Amino acid sequence: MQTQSATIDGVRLLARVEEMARIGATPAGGVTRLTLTDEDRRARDLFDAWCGAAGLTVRIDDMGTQYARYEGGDPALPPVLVGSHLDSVPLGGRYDGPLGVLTALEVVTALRERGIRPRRAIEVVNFTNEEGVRFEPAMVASAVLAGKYTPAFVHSLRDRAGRTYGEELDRIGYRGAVENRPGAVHAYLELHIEQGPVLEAAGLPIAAVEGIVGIRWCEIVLRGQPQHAGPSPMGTRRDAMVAAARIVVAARDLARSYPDPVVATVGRLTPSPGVINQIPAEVVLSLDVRHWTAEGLAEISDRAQEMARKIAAEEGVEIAIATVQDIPPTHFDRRIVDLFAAEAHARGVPHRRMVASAGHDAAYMNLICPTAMLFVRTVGGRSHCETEAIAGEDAIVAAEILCGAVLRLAEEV
Ligand code: HGY
Ligand code: MN
Ligand code: MN
Repeated sequence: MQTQSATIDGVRLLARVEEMARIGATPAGGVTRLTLTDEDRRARDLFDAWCGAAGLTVRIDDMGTQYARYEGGDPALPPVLVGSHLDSVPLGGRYDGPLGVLTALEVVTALRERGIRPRRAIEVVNFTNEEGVRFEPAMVASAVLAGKYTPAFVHSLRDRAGRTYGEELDRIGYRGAVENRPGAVHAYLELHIEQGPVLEAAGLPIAAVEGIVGIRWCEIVLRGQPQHAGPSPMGTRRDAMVAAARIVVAARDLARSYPDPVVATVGRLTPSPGVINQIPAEVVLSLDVRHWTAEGLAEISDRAQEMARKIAAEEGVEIAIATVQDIPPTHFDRRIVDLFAAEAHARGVPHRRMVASAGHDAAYMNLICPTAMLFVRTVGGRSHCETEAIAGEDAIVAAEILCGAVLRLAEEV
């Protein structure tokens, strides 16, 4: 594998990705590093140490986001931000997030080692709570920068154990100051694994990402009649679990009636009390729907909710539906998408353009400044699982392309 190249130290980059993956490592080769847990704190501390060793100045904002700054020739000019996230889903992969943060760090470290100081500062960013699984919704730290949520709302988010985002920020020592948020930003770039099968099927290592699908999360609460599993004749039951099960399948069937990449997923389903010999009193389930147009997203979301209400009525159970997250489709800055494609072309790297089907902080950064993403092929085409994989040479090629794009933007007047 070619590991050294014009600027990127591939050995260092890949070694750091592996070292980061040891924090929260799971038996089958994945990671569990939920946001604001002790594992997240250790990852943040390691990232901070690497940034310090590279001579970067690290600051933390009121959401806990870390910004590692490489000063530019003209400190008054708005910086270029490059980053991603270090938190993971439970039993997740080792590249989703950290590949972007550590590649951005590698780019800046390589530039500094070669004495290249661009006109504009470059800031490497680790956004807090990109995944949104411990504290729903997702991408809240970048969303606060975009004015979507207030700091108070985010600090008040509670996990399943009742702990708040704010309490956990304090507990791990990563509550920073609001004045440490970025001011004006020249551009935001994010390198990320594709997390799906598209690049692998096309035999391509890289994609310039043109946008992100719209994403809606809602929570459905079903309340039936709790009863003994034995002496309750089937005809008398109002079973919230049966209604939930029907909704799961109906959501799958609805999404199947649309073309890819439209999807619908029930990832969380919690009965209560949830014991073997009791028809549950309540079942709470999540519904995640995604579509690449605003109209399509509204349509599939409305149809899914209508279907859920119909099933609840048929099963004689009450239903309540609350929206948890509603992110419209994202269209990235054409100039930066073209820049990624041009940098790939200049290096003779085969690539394509595509739309992302996973959410990213770039969706909110796109509301603040010119933004785009660069995708790296996912070997096996799967993510949010312990078998998530990439090819080292793809990561290094992507790092070179990111370096070229960052440098070009950071030299702009
Ligand atoms: O939900 C998503 O797509 C992202 O992984 N947070
Ligand atoms: Mn991610
Ligand atoms: Mn993810």
